[in-house]
Amino acid sequence: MPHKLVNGHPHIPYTGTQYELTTSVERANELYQYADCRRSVREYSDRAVPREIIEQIIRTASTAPSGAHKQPWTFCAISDPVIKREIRMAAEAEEKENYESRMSASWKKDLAKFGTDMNKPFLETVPWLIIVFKQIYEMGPNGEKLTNYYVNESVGIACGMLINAIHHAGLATLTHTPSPMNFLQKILERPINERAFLLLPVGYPADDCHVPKIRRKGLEEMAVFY
Ligand code: IYR
Repeated sequence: MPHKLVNGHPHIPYTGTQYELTTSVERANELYQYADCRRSVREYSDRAVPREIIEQIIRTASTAPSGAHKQPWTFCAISDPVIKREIRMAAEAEEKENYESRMSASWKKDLAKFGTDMNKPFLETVPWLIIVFKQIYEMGPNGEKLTNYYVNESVGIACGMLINAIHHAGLATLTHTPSPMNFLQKILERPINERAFLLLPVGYPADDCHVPKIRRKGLEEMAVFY
């Protein structure tokens, strides 16, 4: 099939796979069963994860759609134990404030079933931390500000895809937001157009890892068909 020009820009033939109906149904079922096994994990093993896997899951996340295809994200992958320790210390300092004064009693009540507190040892135990930064604008070649669009939506979708890629590789993660997260921008010396969006520990679950017993909403509770 030939290439086309749209407003002078090249368009190429679409190459996404289409399946027989029965295969489509099977694939939708399989992915749901698999996705439904994913859990947020807070107890990790120190077992190593090769950098190659981290690189590939980040590539997968970066296939996310984004406003005007600006790809307004930076993924910082950290295995350096000194930096991990620094991040843990700073995160725990913020969480101490959160648990001791910033969070309301009802918020803490909502979290009781997860057993969270200000201690975040997993930030040092895991082989990798991935910190996702959003680029609130793009820095042009001469330092000029170029607009990014739908930044939160775009980066949120990329994070969802990252989480799925981590799970698909047989690894575990957690969406951690030790807010405020500006300490991450400082520790990692990120440029002024970047803001920390999400922190994800990535590794294998600890041998005796337990997760809270939760129930997911059924279709009728969260979907409406018109
Ligand atoms: N950031 C804190 C508190 C916390 C908040 C929510 I909303 C959670 O779903 C889980 C934890 C912490 O990480 O402990």
